[in-house]
Amino acid sequence: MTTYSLAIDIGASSGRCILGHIEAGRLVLQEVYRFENRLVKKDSHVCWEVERLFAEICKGIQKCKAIGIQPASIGIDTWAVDFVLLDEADERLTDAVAYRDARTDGMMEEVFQIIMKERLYLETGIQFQKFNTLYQLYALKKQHPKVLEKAKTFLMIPDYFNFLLTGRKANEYTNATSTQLVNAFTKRWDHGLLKALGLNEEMFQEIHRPKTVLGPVKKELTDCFGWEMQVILPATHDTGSAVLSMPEQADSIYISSGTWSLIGVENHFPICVTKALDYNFTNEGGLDYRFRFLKNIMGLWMIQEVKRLYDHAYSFSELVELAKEATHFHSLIDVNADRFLNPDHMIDEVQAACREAGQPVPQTPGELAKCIYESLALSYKKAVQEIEDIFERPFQTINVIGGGCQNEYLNQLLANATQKRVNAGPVEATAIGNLSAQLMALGEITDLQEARMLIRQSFDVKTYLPAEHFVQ
Ligand code: LFR
Repeated sequence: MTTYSLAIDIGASSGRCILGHIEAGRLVLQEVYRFENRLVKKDSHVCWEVERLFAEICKGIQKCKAIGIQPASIGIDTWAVDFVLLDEADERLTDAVAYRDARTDGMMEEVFQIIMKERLYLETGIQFQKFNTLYQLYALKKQHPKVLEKAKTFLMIPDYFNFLLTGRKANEYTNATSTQLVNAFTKRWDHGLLKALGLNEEMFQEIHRPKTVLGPVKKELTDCFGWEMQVILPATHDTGSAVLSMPEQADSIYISSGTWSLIGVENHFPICVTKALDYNFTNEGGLDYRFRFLKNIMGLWMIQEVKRLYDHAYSFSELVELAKEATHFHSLIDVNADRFLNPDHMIDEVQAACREAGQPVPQTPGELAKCIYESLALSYKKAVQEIEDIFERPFQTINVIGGGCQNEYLNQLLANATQKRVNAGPVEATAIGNLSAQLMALGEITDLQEARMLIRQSFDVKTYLPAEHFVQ
């Protein structure tokens, strides 16, 4: 009998429910449901709608039944760093405030007064981003100390959904590392840091690794869905699942391309050298204790915002075509500047940045898109140079994975800017990584090596060469 698993992959702009099974030596995917994700304002904070998202997850599960498939397992991944706190009755105490909210402004600098920046990096290996969970918790402690005092349980977003499905409280390892509170060497909550920050250690749960079978879906939900299913932990941090789908190649750099562009390499150990700290690279935990040495680049968020501000009058591919036509226009911005994290109006912000730098100001959708895409490519190039500087050797290839790898224009700009070969695919890298971890836990795939071989055999990859050449 064929074993099916269900991957729930929720990104900042959409959620996907994708069934996977192995057939004739290939991993076969079937999307059963897709839903919108968005940021909403609640009590003057930017938040995620976690209850609606959970209802969407349940709808996705029900869609499987509607097409006559009963997956043996389900695994959930989402973006990282965000969390909810539960009280003693296991009721949600906090909104799921989103990392783009301004509550952490200035918090990083305050934390550095308590813990030296270098110590934080040496212990956790995590890059400094003002939205890391550590600074979010610190902001909560300052702004709403009573709430934090009442908190009995800390769950990250996928942990919370897993709790709603199973009744079990656990923190998954790959996502936990993004908090900047897990020790990169012991792979446990860093109690020294928690103490120094005055955070209640008790609320943090036991850390479980990907491939752990968390347990069955609880009875009342099983009755409603109509069959029994195990909840299995994938790398619940989406980037962790995505990078699992990357073919292992010693000479290649990956870019996990979506709302963010995560650019880096995979390692078997964390690298916390001074250069890595200075360039602000992270060492996020992965499956089988692999480490993702990478940095965050602002990514397609900027173009998503531009599209939204034009009331979705142009599709992503139309914006690409308009960018290609704007050959006369050339302005470059620093896409990683804080001002682009969540500006009131992305178009105004891009225009202001160009104006302030004395560069031509983009006016049309095509000019805006060209400015953003070329600036992203430039930022990729800089990150590649930093990686090569840290590793003291060149890398030959860049593998772009995830939804953003469908952007042929950006892939070509990347190849041209870096003068490297670019491989694009698989598109559904995150769901594939999620499914692979479940299938490993179920014994359908032996190990990571076999998973990566299976993925290579199952999905197309397109190659882009620098300059004018383009081969399929
Ligand atoms: C990508 C991602 C990045 C993380 C950012 C915020 O979806 O998970 O890896 O830095 O979102 O959580």
